Amino acid sequence: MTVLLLALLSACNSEGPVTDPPADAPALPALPPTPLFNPDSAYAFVAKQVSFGPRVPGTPPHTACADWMVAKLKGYGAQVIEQRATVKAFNGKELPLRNIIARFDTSSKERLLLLAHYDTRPFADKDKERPSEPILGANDGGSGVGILLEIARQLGGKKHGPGIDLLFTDVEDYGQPSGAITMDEKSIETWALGSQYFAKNPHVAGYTARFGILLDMCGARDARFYREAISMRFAPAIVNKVWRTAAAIGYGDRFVQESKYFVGTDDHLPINERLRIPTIDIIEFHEPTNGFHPSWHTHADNMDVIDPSTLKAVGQTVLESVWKER
Ligand code: AHN
Ligand code: ZN
Repeated sequence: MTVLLLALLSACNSEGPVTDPPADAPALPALPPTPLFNPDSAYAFVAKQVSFGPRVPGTPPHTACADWMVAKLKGYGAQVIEQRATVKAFNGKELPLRNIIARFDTSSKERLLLLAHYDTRPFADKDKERPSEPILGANDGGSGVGILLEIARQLGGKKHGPGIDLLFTDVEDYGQPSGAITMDEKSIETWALGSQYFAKNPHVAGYTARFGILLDMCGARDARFYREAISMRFAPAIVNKVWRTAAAIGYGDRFVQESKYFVGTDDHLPINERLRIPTIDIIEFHEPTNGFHPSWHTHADNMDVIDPSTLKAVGQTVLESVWKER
Protein backbone atom coordinates (compact mmCIF):
# COMPACT_ATOMS: atom_id res chain seq x y z
CA MET A 1 0.00 0.00 0.00
CA THR A 2 2.75 2.41 0.99
CA VAL A 3 4.63 1.52 -2.16
CA LEU A 4 1.56 2.22 -4.31
CA LEU A 5 0.98 5.60 -2.62
CA LEU A 6 4.59 6.62 -3.21
CA ALA A 7 4.35 5.58 -6.81
CA LEU A 8 1.20 7.65 -7.26
CA LEU A 9 2.77 10.67 -5.59
CA SER A 10 5.86 10.55 -7.72
CA ALA A 11 3.70 10.17 -10.82
CA CYS A 12 1.88 13.38 -9.85
CA ASN A 13 5.15 15.26 -9.44
CA SER A 14 6.68 14.18 -12.72
CA GLU A 15 6.25 16.26 -15.90
CA GLY A 16 4.92 13.31 -17.83
CA PRO A 17 6.54 10.27 -19.34
CA VAL A 18 9.92 10.72 -20.97
CA THR A 19 9.83 8.95 -24.29
CA ASP A 20 12.08 8.88 -27.31
CA PRO A 21 10.72 10.39 -30.56
CA PRO A 22 9.13 7.74 -32.78
CA ALA A 23 11.69 5.91 -34.86
CA ASP A 24 9.93 6.86 -38.10
CA ALA A 25 9.98 10.65 -37.42
CA PRO A 26 11.68 12.41 -40.35
CA ALA A 27 15.08 13.83 -39.46
CA LEU A 28 15.04 17.63 -39.85
CA PRO A 29 18.22 19.00 -41.38
CA ALA A 30 20.07 20.90 -38.70
CA LEU A 31 20.12 24.66 -39.23
CA PRO A 32 23.58 26.14 -39.02
CA PRO A 33 23.64 28.34 -35.94
CA THR A 34 22.84 32.02 -36.46
CA PRO A 35 26.02 34.09 -36.55
CA LEU A 36 26.65 36.22 -33.47
CA PHE A 37 26.11 39.92 -34.10
CA ASN A 38 29.00 41.84 -32.56
CA PRO A 39 27.72 45.08 -30.95
CA ASP A 40 31.19 46.61 -30.57
CA SER A 41 31.80 46.18 -34.27
CA ALA A 42 28.43 47.78 -35.10
CA TYR A 43 29.21 50.62 -32.69
CA ALA A 44 32.56 51.22 -34.43
CA PHE A 45 30.74 51.37 -37.78
CA VAL A 46 28.44 54.08 -36.40
CA ALA A 47 31.41 56.02 -34.96
CA LYS A 48 33.24 55.79 -38.28
CA GLN A 49 30.30 57.33 -40.16
CA VAL A 50 30.04 60.14 -37.62
CA SER A 51 33.79 60.78 -37.94
CA PHE A 52 33.23 61.88 -41.55
CA GLY A 53 30.95 64.67 -40.27
CA PRO A 54 27.35 65.30 -41.41
CA ARG A 55 26.62 63.17 -44.50
CA VAL A 56 24.59 65.74 -46.40
CA PRO A 57 23.98 64.89 -50.08
CA GLY A 58 26.29 66.80 -52.37
CA THR A 59 29.01 67.39 -49.74
CA PRO A 60 32.50 65.81 -49.46
CA PRO A 61 31.82 63.94 -46.14
CA HIS A 62 28.82 62.25 -47.78
CA THR A 63 30.97 61.09 -50.70
CA ALA A 64 33.77 59.92 -48.39
CA CYS A 65 31.34 57.93 -46.25
CA ALA A 66 29.69 56.34 -49.31
CA ASP A 67 33.10 55.39 -50.74
CA TRP A 68 34.07 53.80 -47.40
CA MET A 69 30.78 51.83 -47.25
CA VAL A 70 31.24 50.53 -50.79
CA ALA A 71 34.80 49.38 -50.03
CA LYS A 72 33.67 47.64 -46.83
CA LEU A 73 30.79 45.86 -48.57
CA LYS A 74 33.02 44.65 -51.40
CA GLY A 75 35.49 43.45 -48.79
CA TYR A 76 32.73 41.28 -47.27
CA GLY A 77 32.12 39.66 -50.64
CA ALA A 78 29.05 41.56 -51.81
CA GLN A 79 28.30 42.50 -55.38
CA VAL A 80 27.81 46.26 -55.15
CA ILE A 81 25.49 48.19 -57.44
CA GLU A 82 25.22 51.98 -57.26
CA GLN A 83 22.29 54.01 -58.50
CA ARG A 84 23.03 57.61 -59.39
CA ALA A 85 20.57 60.33 -60.30
CA THR A 86 19.78 63.96 -59.69
CA VAL A 87 16.72 64.77 -57.61
CA LYS A 88 15.01 67.99 -56.59
CA ALA A 89 14.54 68.71 -52.88
CA PHE A 90 11.44 70.43 -51.43
CA ASN A 91 13.33 73.76 -51.48
CA GLY A 92 14.15 73.48 -55.18
CA LYS A 93 17.76 72.44 -54.62
CA GLU A 94 19.15 69.88 -57.08
CA LEU A 95 20.85 67.05 -55.23
CA PRO A 96 23.04 64.19 -56.43
CA LEU A 97 21.50 60.86 -55.38
CA ARG A 98 23.59 57.75 -54.78
CA ASN A 99 21.82 54.60 -53.58
CA ILE A 100 24.13 51.71 -52.69
CA ILE A 101 22.98 48.10 -53.03
CA ALA A 102 25.06 45.19 -51.72
CA ARG A 103 23.96 41.77 -52.99
CA PHE A 104 24.86 38.51 -51.26
CA ASP A 105 24.38 35.11 -52.91
CA THR A 106 23.35 36.52 -56.30
CA SER A 107 22.57 33.03 -57.68
CA SER A 108 19.63 32.69 -55.30
CA LYS A 109 16.32 33.74 -56.88
CA GLU A 110 14.59 34.00 -53.49
CA ARG A 111 15.56 37.35 -51.93
CA LEU A 112 15.22 39.30 -48.70
CA LEU A 113 15.70 43.08 -48.49
CA LEU A 114 17.29 44.95 -45.58
CA LEU A 115 17.57 48.73 -45.77
CA ALA A 116 18.60 51.90 -43.97
CA HIS A 117 19.32 55.46 -45.06
CA TYR A 118 22.89 56.76 -44.85
CA ASP A 119 22.37 60.46 -45.59
CA THR A 120 21.84 62.80 -42.64
CA ARG A 121 19.53 65.76 -42.20
CA PRO A 122 20.97 68.99 -43.66
CA PHE A 123 19.62 71.11 -40.80
CA ALA A 124 18.80 70.80 -37.10
CA ASP A 125 15.26 72.07 -37.47
CA LYS A 126 14.18 70.60 -34.11
CA ASP A 127 17.01 72.35 -32.24
CA LYS A 128 16.90 75.81 -30.66
CA GLU A 129 20.64 76.20 -31.22
CA ARG A 130 22.14 76.49 -34.71
CA PRO A 131 18.96 75.17 -36.42
CA SER A 132 20.33 75.85 -39.91
CA GLU A 133 23.47 73.75 -39.41
CA PRO A 134 23.63 70.04 -40.36
CA ILE A 135 23.47 67.29 -37.72
CA LEU A 136 25.84 64.37 -37.08
CA GLY A 137 23.07 61.78 -37.34
CA ALA A 138 24.64 59.08 -35.15
CA ASN A 139 21.21 57.59 -34.47
CA ASP A 140 19.26 59.02 -37.43
CA GLY A 141 21.16 57.40 -40.26
CA GLY A 142 24.27 56.08 -38.53
CA SER A 143 22.67 53.36 -36.37
CA GLY A 144 20.80 51.54 -39.13
CA VAL A 145 23.83 51.59 -41.43
CA GLY A 146 26.11 50.41 -38.60
CA ILE A 147 23.83 47.44 -37.94
CA LEU A 148 23.60 46.55 -41.64
CA LEU A 149 27.38 46.73 -42.07
CA GLU A 150 27.83 44.33 -39.15
CA ILE A 151 25.22 42.02 -40.70
CA ALA A 152 27.18 42.22 -43.99
CA ARG A 153 30.35 41.26 -42.09
CA GLN A 154 28.55 38.24 -40.61
CA LEU A 155 26.91 37.16 -43.88
CA GLY A 156 30.03 37.38 -46.02
CA GLY A 157 30.68 33.96 -47.54
CA LYS A 158 28.11 32.11 -45.41
CA LYS A 159 25.42 30.14 -47.23
CA HIS A 160 21.98 30.26 -45.69
CA GLY A 161 18.42 30.52 -47.10
CA PRO A 162 17.35 33.27 -49.51
CA GLY A 163 19.89 35.69 -50.94
CA ILE A 164 20.07 39.07 -49.27
CA ASP A 165 20.11 42.56 -50.73
CA LEU A 166 21.22 45.39 -48.48
CA LEU A 167 19.92 48.74 -49.67
CA PHE A 168 21.58 51.88 -48.34
CA THR A 169 19.25 54.66 -49.38
CA ASP A 170 20.28 58.24 -50.02
CA VAL A 171 18.33 61.51 -49.62
CA GLU A 172 15.86 60.13 -47.11
CA ASP A 173 16.19 63.01 -44.68
CA TYR A 174 16.00 66.15 -46.87
CA GLY A 175 12.22 66.43 -46.45
CA GLN A 176 9.97 69.40 -45.83
CA PRO A 177 10.10 70.32 -42.12
CA SER A 178 6.94 69.24 -40.30
CA GLY A 179 5.81 67.33 -37.25
CA ALA A 180 5.39 63.59 -37.34
CA ILE A 181 2.08 62.08 -38.51
CA THR A 182 0.48 65.35 -39.53
CA MET A 183 1.87 65.32 -43.03
CA ASP A 184 -0.17 65.88 -46.14
CA GLU A 185 0.45 63.96 -49.36
CA LYS A 186 2.66 66.72 -50.83
CA SER A 187 4.87 66.90 -47.76
CA ILE A 188 5.18 63.11 -47.55
CA GLU A 189 6.54 63.03 -51.10
CA THR A 190 9.45 65.32 -50.17
CA TRP A 191 10.94 62.59 -47.92
CA ALA A 192 12.64 59.30 -48.79
CA LEU A 193 13.69 60.38 -52.30
CA GLY A 194 16.28 57.58 -52.57
CA SER A 195 13.74 54.93 -51.66
CA GLN A 196 11.26 56.45 -54.12
CA TYR A 197 13.92 56.27 -56.82
CA PHE A 198 14.69 52.63 -55.97
CA ALA A 199 11.00 51.68 -56.05
CA LYS A 200 10.70 53.16 -59.56
CA ASN A 201 14.06 51.86 -60.80
CA PRO A 202 14.95 48.61 -59.05
CA HIS A 203 18.55 47.48 -59.48
CA VAL A 204 17.44 44.20 -61.10
CA ALA A 205 14.62 44.01 -63.67
CA GLY A 206 11.48 42.60 -62.04
CA TYR A 207 13.07 42.71 -58.60
CA THR A 208 11.05 41.37 -55.73
CA ALA A 209 11.75 39.95 -52.28
CA ARG A 210 9.85 37.82 -49.77
CA PHE A 211 9.94 40.68 -47.30
CA GLY A 212 11.90 43.77 -46.32
CA ILE A 213 13.13 45.21 -43.02
CA LEU A 214 13.96 48.91 -42.65
CA LEU A 215 16.14 50.04 -39.74
CA ASP A 216 15.70 53.64 -38.62
CA MET A 217 16.92 55.10 -35.32
CA CYS A 218 17.91 51.76 -33.80
CA GLY A 219 20.78 52.83 -31.57
CA ALA A 220 19.64 54.92 -28.60
CA ARG A 221 20.11 53.79 -25.01
CA ASP A 222 17.09 51.82 -23.69
CA ALA A 223 15.24 52.22 -27.00
CA ARG A 224 11.92 50.37 -27.32
CA PHE A 225 10.42 49.29 -30.63
CA TYR A 226 6.65 49.20 -31.04
CA ARG A 227 4.65 47.83 -33.97
CA GLU A 228 4.75 50.79 -36.35
CA ALA A 229 1.48 51.74 -38.07
CA ILE A 230 2.57 51.84 -41.74
CA SER A 231 4.24 48.45 -41.25
CA MET A 232 1.04 47.09 -39.71
CA ARG A 233 -0.98 48.33 -42.69
CA PHE A 234 1.23 46.68 -45.34
CA ALA A 235 3.09 43.86 -43.62
CA PRO A 236 1.48 42.73 -40.34
CA ALA A 237 2.70 39.14 -40.77
CA ILE A 238 6.32 40.32 -41.03
CA VAL A 239 5.93 42.51 -37.94
CA ASN A 240 4.59 39.48 -36.06
CA LYS A 241 7.40 37.27 -37.30
CA VAL A 242 10.15 39.69 -36.29
CA TRP A 243 8.59 40.64 -32.92
CA ARG A 244 8.09 36.94 -32.09
CA THR A 245 11.69 36.23 -33.09
CA ALA A 246 12.90 39.02 -30.79
CA ALA A 247 10.98 37.53 -27.86
CA ALA A 248 12.26 34.03 -28.64
CA ILE A 249 15.90 35.13 -28.37
CA GLY A 250 15.43 37.25 -25.26
CA TYR A 251 14.65 40.74 -26.56
CA GLY A 252 10.95 40.81 -25.77
CA ASP A 253 11.59 43.79 -23.49
CA ARG A 254 12.85 45.85 -26.47
CA PHE A 255 10.24 44.73 -29.01
CA VAL A 256 6.91 45.66 -27.44
CA GLN A 257 3.68 43.96 -28.58
CA GLU A 258 1.75 47.19 -28.96
CA SER A 259 1.08 49.44 -31.98
CA LYS A 260 1.97 53.12 -32.18
CA TYR A 261 1.06 55.61 -34.88
CA PHE A 262 3.89 58.15 -34.89
CA VAL A 263 5.76 57.89 -38.20
CA GLY A 264 4.56 60.16 -41.02
CA THR A 265 6.49 58.34 -43.73
CA ASP A 266 9.74 56.47 -44.13
CA ASP A 267 11.77 54.47 -46.66
CA HIS A 268 9.46 51.44 -46.37
CA LEU A 269 6.42 53.28 -47.79
CA PRO A 270 7.51 53.42 -51.47
CA ILE A 271 8.78 49.82 -51.27
CA ASN A 272 5.39 48.65 -49.99
CA GLU A 273 3.28 50.83 -52.25
CA ARG A 274 5.12 50.46 -55.54
CA LEU A 275 7.14 47.22 -55.35
CA ARG A 276 4.56 45.44 -53.17
CA ILE A 277 7.35 43.92 -51.06
CA PRO A 278 5.93 43.62 -47.52
CA THR A 279 8.40 45.81 -45.66
CA ILE A 280 8.45 46.81 -42.00
CA ASP A 281 10.14 49.66 -40.15
CA ILE A 282 12.02 48.98 -36.92
CA ILE A 283 12.06 52.50 -35.46
CA GLU A 284 12.26 53.69 -31.88
CA PHE A 285 9.10 54.96 -30.21
CA HIS A 286 10.19 57.13 -27.31
CA GLU A 287 7.56 57.00 -24.58
CA PRO A 288 8.46 60.30 -22.79
CA THR A 289 8.09 62.37 -25.98
CA ASN A 290 5.25 60.23 -27.35
CA GLY A 291 7.21 60.05 -30.59
CA PHE A 292 10.81 60.30 -31.70
CA HIS A 293 13.89 60.44 -29.45
CA PRO A 294 14.56 63.94 -28.05
CA SER A 295 17.80 64.09 -30.06
CA TRP A 296 15.83 63.70 -33.32
CA HIS A 297 16.91 66.34 -35.87
CA THR A 298 19.01 68.15 -33.27
CA HIS A 299 22.75 68.48 -32.62
CA ALA A 300 22.32 66.07 -29.70
CA ASP A 301 22.09 63.22 -32.22
CA ASN A 302 25.74 62.27 -31.62
CA MET A 303 27.65 59.24 -30.27
CA ASP A 304 26.50 60.00 -26.69
CA VAL A 305 23.05 58.72 -27.67
CA ILE A 306 24.30 55.38 -29.00
CA ASP A 307 24.37 52.24 -26.84
CA PRO A 308 25.86 48.96 -28.13
CA SER A 309 23.23 46.90 -26.29
CA THR A 310 20.47 48.48 -28.39
CA LEU A 311 22.45 47.79 -31.58
CA LYS A 312 22.80 44.19 -30.37
CA ALA A 313 19.06 43.71 -29.66
CA VAL A 314 18.10 44.94 -33.12
CA GLY A 315 21.03 43.43 -35.04
CA GLN A 316 20.69 39.95 -33.52
CA THR A 317 16.92 39.98 -34.02
CA VAL A 318 17.28 40.90 -37.70
CA LEU A 319 20.05 38.33 -38.24
CA GLU A 320 17.94 35.64 -36.55
CA SER A 321 14.88 36.60 -38.63
CA VAL A 322 16.73 36.25 -41.95
CA TRP A 323 18.73 33.22 -40.85
CA LYS A 324 15.63 31.20 -39.91
CA GLU A 325 14.06 32.00 -43.29
CA ARG A 326 14.44 28.95 -45.55
C1 AHN B 1 8.63 61.62 -40.08
O1 AHN B 1 7.74 60.88 -39.73
C2 AHN B 1 8.48 63.09 -40.18
N1 AHN B 1 9.84 61.19 -40.41
C3 AHN B 1 10.12 59.78 -40.39
C4 AHN B 1 11.21 59.55 -41.34
C5 AHN B 1 12.51 59.86 -40.74
C6 AHN B 1 13.14 61.06 -40.73
N2 AHN B 1 13.27 59.02 -40.13
C7 AHN B 1 14.36 59.62 -39.76
N3 AHN B 1 14.30 60.88 -40.11
ZN1 ZN C 1 15.69 62.14 -39.83
